[in-house]
Amino acid sequence: MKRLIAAVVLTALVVLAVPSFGSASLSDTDGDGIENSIDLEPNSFSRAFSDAGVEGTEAPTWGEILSTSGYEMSITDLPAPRGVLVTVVEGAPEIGPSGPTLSACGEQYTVQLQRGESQTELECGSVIISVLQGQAQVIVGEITVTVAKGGDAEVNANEDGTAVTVTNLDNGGDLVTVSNDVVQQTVQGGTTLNASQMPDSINPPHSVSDCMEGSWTNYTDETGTVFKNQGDCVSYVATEGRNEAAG
Ligand SMILES: [Ca+2]
Repeated sequence: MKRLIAAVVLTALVVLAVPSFGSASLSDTDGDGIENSIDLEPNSFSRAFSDAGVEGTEAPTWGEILSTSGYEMSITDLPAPRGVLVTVVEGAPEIGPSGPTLSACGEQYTVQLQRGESQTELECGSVIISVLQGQAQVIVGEITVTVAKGGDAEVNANEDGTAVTVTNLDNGGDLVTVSNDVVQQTVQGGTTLNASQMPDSINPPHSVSDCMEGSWTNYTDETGTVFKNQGDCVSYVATEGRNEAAG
């Protein structure tokens, strides 16, 4: 059976110390920031990386730098079964709205790093985002999954990115947020959100009956926040919108 599910694992760690970028430990013949062992074109300045050829690798991690946003960065291999380490060095000119952008684990996934210095572990073949410091985002089409510090999330998408589910792996908490162009929804701890079925317009309910029999999932409050449950929707209607959606 063809494996339709691809997934991405991110461990984001914003470091305070200056990373070892540019030190003698980085073997990078062509100077493109991608360590020779995972550089698909080790003798030609390029953007693609994969650890598929590294001894001990069973589930390869691969991807491509889409934009450095002017930052100096390196991608180095981590011992299997871990993937690669993406290190971004502070000091880029303040250009653009974001930090470096990568494609990883499939074209449907875009990994958006924060501006400034950061270190992020990237691992394909599994499905977990663990954010130790700062925040990280995984972008699939119009869906953006944002994981705050301390959060753990699982993101699965089909190959064309039209079916996306997001699971908050923590038993409690609300550190995982999913948004499309219009609405945003918090994924409660221990639950899975079918992100592809989120409302794509701001659509406040007008009556209690709009909230019943599961229909609350079709509505948002006036800010575009999706309701947490039926009661949250009913509360919104009952207070004429003063009690905003809890997300
Ligand atoms: Ca290289």
